[in-house]
Formats: sequence, structure tokens, C-alpha cells
Amino acid sequence: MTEAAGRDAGPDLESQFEATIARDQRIEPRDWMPEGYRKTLVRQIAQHAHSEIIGMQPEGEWITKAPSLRRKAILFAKVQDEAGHGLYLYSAAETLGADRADLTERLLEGRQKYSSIFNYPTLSYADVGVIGWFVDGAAICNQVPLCRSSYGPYARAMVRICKEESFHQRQGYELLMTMMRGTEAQREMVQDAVNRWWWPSLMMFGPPDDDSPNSAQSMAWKIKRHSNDELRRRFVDMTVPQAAKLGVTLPDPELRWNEERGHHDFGTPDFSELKEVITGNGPCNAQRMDRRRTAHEEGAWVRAAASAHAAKQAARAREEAVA
Ligand code: FAQ
Repeated sequence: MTEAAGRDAGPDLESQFEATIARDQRIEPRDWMPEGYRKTLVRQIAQHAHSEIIGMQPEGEWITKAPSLRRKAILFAKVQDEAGHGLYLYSAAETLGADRADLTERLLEGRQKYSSIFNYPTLSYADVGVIGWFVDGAAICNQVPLCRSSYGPYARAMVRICKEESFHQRQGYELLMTMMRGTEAQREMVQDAVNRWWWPSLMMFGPPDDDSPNSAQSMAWKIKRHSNDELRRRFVDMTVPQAAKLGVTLPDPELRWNEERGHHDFGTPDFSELKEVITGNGPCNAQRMDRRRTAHEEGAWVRAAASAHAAKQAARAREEAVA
């Protein structure tokens, strides 16, 4: 069905698709869809899946260095959840006719992207807390509206992912609360991590709206429900009171409450840095991709064994059907 998508549409199929979107109903894998809609979804879902898998690395580095058994168990669970999110998302991309091995190949060859945020280093255990608070917090802002995305399998995957992101955000904030109640050195570690992760977290939402080539069409198709700048603003409004409660300063001299607008004013992230990181020149891009490539090569025997097992099961099922 997906092969036929976009071809020989005819006015009926096209108008049915448009009507489904206009009624806020879901497009499902068997429905006709324009080729551009399918491509946009595969692009976004694959990038999202790659981000979850590469996103295991910055925090994964701290599993063996966690300060207690409790923190190790929490971090283990979180990093495992991220692997699970990647798998749900690859499965959602497969419903559009994409091939998981091909998507991985595209990532490894640098033909598909993953989130800029995972190209920054984690320098102390406070970074684990700040990633939970900021990065998972930003992910929640961005992904809760995606639970209403027009493509059914993507929207449904997001429901479970968002529940888990919520646990991730809370564990990060709780870790930081504990550190802030600790020694002066611990409070300094938290403030230092906040200073380093604030601006890259704002960049996660993407380029500004007037420089976001995909937003208009994605919003018309209701794949995206809000613009990049709108979600960035929501994140700032959500995070400022949390920072005050925690007792840290967000590193933005322009940040202040605007009574008239009922929102915070804030500075502009350095979008030239975002461009640099996206094009492969961030502080850890090479390291992240090397690690991903090595993991892929080392996992080859697992994929071969799983394929051999699946082939054997299928052959057995065929024999039983004939008998
Ligand atoms: N990094 O026209 P737009 C997480 C690219 S998961 C890298 O605005 P669009 C969980 C963009 O792809 C984090 N590339 O694009 C977790 C496009 O390139 P293309 C991932 C970026 O798609 C937590 C070009 O720039 N979340 O955090 C970035 O309409 C902790 C032009 O941009 C998602 O993927 C960026 N920051 O909007 C895991 C959510 N921003 O494809 C572990 C779903 C933009 O044309 C630990 N995705 N680009 O070559 C989305 O909502 C959207 O795809 C946006 C970008 C908002 C990311």
C-alpha cells in the first residue's frame, strides 16, 4: 500500500485524506497518503528514533560511576527506557514502509540526523540530573502535542513515551533537589551543569520559525501541532519557576516575566551554534557516531542469530501448515 502512496491518487483519495486531517482524525498505515506526508513522517520519526538511541550515550557513561546503588538503578532504568523509545519509533517508521536496517545505515552514513543536544559532554553527575530536568522536560513539551499527531502509529507510540519521559524528568529534578540540599561543592556542580545545558536545551526545539523549512507543511498536515518557537516559549515558562524552587540561576540576563504578555521574555539562543552542531561539528559528534558504529558492528552476531531464528520459526510454521 505504501508503495502506491502518492501515485494515481485521484481526486477522491486526495480529498478523503484532506478531510480526515481536517476532521482531526488519524491517518492509519493502510490509508492512502501523499508521498510528501509519508516522507516527512519517516524523516521525523527516524530522527526521533536515532535521537533516543544516541541519547543513551551521554548518561550511559555514568552508570558505572553512579554515587549509590539507588542512583545506579534509576539511571539504568532510564537509559533502558530510551532504548525502548527508539524501538517503538523504528516500529512506527516501519508501518510507513521504511526498513529499520536502512534507517540505521542512513544514520551511520550521516544521511539522517539525530538531536543536537546529545553532542554535548556530561562532565559531572549533576549533568545526569540536568539532562532529566531540561532535556526530558523539553522532550515532554515537544512530545505531548505529538500524542495528537495525525499519523496513528506515531501518536500512539508517543503516549507511552511521554509517560516515561515524565518519570525521567522527575528523577532528574529529584536528584538536583538532593544535591542542592548537600554541600557547597554539590550546589556549584548543579549550577555549572545548568549553565552548560540551558542554551543547548533551548536549541533542541529547532531553528526559529522564520528559518524552519519543514514547519509550515508539517503543521498543515497536523504532524506537528505547534511551531518551534511556540514550544520553546512554553519550555521557558515551565522551567523558570522550577529553577527558582531549586535555587539555581538560569544563565540568561534577558530572562524576565512580561506582565503584559503573561509569558517570560528571554534571550535568543545562538542558532549558528545549532547549525554547527547539526552539521557534525559539535563537541561530541565524532565520539557519538564512533560509539554508535562500534555498537552496530559488535551487535552483528545478535542480528544474524535473530534472523536465523526467525527463519527457522517461519519454516517450522510452514511445515506445520502443510502437515
Ligand atoms: N537537532 O524545519 P525544521 C529526547 C533539523 S528525543 C538536530 O524546524 P522539523 C528524549 C531538522 O530535522 C529528542 N537537527 O525541522 C531523550 C531539519 O533537518 P532535515 C528528539 C535538528 O522537523 C531525553 C532542519 O534542522 N526529539 O530528547 C534540530 O520541522 C534524554 C530544519 O528544521 C524529536 O525528534 C535539532 N535540535 O522540526 C532521550 C521530537 N532541530 O530533516 C535521551 C520530534 C531541527 O530537513 C535522553 N521531532 N533540526 O534535514 C520534532 O518535533 C521536529 O523534528 C523538530 C524539528 C522540532 C526537532
